[in-house]
Amino acid sequence: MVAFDMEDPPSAVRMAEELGSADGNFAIKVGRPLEMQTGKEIISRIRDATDIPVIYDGKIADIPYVSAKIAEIAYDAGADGVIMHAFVGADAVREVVDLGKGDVITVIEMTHPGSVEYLEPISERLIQMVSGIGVDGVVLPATRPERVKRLSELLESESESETYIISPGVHAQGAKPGDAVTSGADYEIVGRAIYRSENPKDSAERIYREIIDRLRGD
Ligand code: NUP
Repeated sequence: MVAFDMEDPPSAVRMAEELGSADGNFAIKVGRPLEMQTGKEIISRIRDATDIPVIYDGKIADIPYVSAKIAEIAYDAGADGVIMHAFVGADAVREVVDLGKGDVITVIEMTHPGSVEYLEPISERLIQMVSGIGVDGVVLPATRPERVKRLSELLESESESETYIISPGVHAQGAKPGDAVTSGADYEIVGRAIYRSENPKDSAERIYREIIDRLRGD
């Protein structure tokens, strides 16, 4: 999953087109630094530029009504999924899930050191809560593979349906390609190492192959 946090909409659209024909299994995650340039239109422009999944990473964390409103705007603009925080509570998560307009992915633990202060102590409860509601996916930190392992096992025992795990932190934040998928994640998120590179399509394809090689144990 390629994180689009660049601040230049035309280059984002160009990269979306390139990723559509890249060798591998890709998705695009639109972050706030990009969204703030144009508003929801950038989601629609990326949606129109490619067939691969588009996720809006608004890290939504508001009262249920406003959380659902933000998610609905993103879905209606063309997002296949949205990322929201789990810590806001079951009512907010449920209100977004109940929209039934696309995938809901909840942040459980984050990649930065500060995540250990408040999120890590409550993350097992957050997994239980979102499993009970039936979200589509969760975010776990590739920077802490041991946490991905522990929480993916818990997720598997708690969830009645398949819940996928997406993990950021590869390269720019120190994780190596493959660290998360070999610990139980389904997808790895890579931003700067791709969009800041000289040839983003080549970089995406190379990192994708590295992840697959690690999974196969090559
Ligand atoms: O815990 C998180 N850490 C994180 O980096 C949750 C996230 N959603 N992200 C996002 O992943 C972050 O907002 C950025 O879009 C991407 C990582 O980008 P980079 O460090 O590969 O550039």
